[in-house]
Amino acid sequence: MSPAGTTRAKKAPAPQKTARTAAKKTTTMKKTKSARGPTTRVPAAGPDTAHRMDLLEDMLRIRRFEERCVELYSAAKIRGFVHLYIGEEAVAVGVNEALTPEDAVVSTYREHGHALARGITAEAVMAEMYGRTTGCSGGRGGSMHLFDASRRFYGGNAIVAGGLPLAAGLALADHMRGQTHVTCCFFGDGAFAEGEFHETANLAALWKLPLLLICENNLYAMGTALERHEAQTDLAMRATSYGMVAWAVDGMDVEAVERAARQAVEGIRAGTGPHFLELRTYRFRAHSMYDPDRYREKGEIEQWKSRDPISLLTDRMRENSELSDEDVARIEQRITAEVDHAVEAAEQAPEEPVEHLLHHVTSSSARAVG
Ligand SMILES: Cc1ncc(C[n+]2csc(CCOP(=O)(O)OP(=O)(O)O)c2C)c(N)n1
Ligand SMILES: [Mg+2]
Repeated sequence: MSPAGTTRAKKAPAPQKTARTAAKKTTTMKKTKSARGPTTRVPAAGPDTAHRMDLLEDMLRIRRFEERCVELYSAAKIRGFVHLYIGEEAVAVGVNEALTPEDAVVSTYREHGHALARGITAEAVMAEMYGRTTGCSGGRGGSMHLFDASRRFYGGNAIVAGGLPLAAGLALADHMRGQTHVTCCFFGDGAFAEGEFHETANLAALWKLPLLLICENNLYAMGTALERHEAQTDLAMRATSYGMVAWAVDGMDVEAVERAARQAVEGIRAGTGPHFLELRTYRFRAHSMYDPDRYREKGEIEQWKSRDPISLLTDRMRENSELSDEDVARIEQRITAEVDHAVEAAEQAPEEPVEHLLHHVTSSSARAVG
């Protein structure tokens, strides 16, 4: 989809190494003899293939992790609110590729995918889901409050649009320190209706803050379809009214997401202020584990499932002879082992003792009671 912004950024650069990809091995294109005779180039195991393989593994990790969460929720091992990201994996994974470990991330309550893509381990996230002390938030946050300051992952947030002003503050702090870090803020289409979005967009554009605004437009805010609460549903176009570059992206295509995010981050680091990407995506599951999901047609869900981000990438790779059944089986096996281990570790991990109840409570009156 084409940029709706006033400034069309130039073609996306070739993928640069992030902290994660830098650590991974890449191999070069090799020559082989085809059965038909002449020497043929086979794309297997080239750097692009290795990169796509990484993207696939990162999306599959999120998918399989959350599928296990569904089972654990039914078994009452995980409690409270749980919002699944299944169907939207391409957004977290593609955007994360454009960020470095020094950049900051602010998220929503639908943030398992953002946290895993950022490199928080399945073990630390699962322990947090279980409310165990080994969780990334010490077991005090649960599903909606994953946090890891060491990775500059400043949290899930239960308040719709609540992360936006926090992200603006982080971006302002980096900006005032003269650093070139970018703050990336994920939020939903429902957040577009909140004053916090508009206040943040205005100040970020006015002060040219290094802010990457990632609007995950999955067409619904709980049971309310976008077209039932917004007179103008082209969110990217509306974002340009704040004087920032904005465009819509196919949020089911992880490579398209990565290209767009790199382009936006390049513009932000060049000092041109906040950029807004509207990622057109869809959640395959209900809003949360409590939602009976009666406000949308089954046919609509099936239509979006036909563009499942994982299938889109695997089909493309298979067409290019970049992916075999053995590759998929190997990745699946690795992820299953990772998730199994995360669950076992969470089962064994301790709960916080009751005597610690008032730790991290700053109110002196609460401490007096304790
Ligand atoms: C300020 C505020 N209002 C209402 C709610 C209740 N609520 C929780 S999620 C949600 C829908 C948000 O939809 P969207 O921003 O599109 O994100 P999605 O759930 O689709 O990822 C609402 C209204 C809330 N948490 N915070
Ligand atoms: Mg939504």
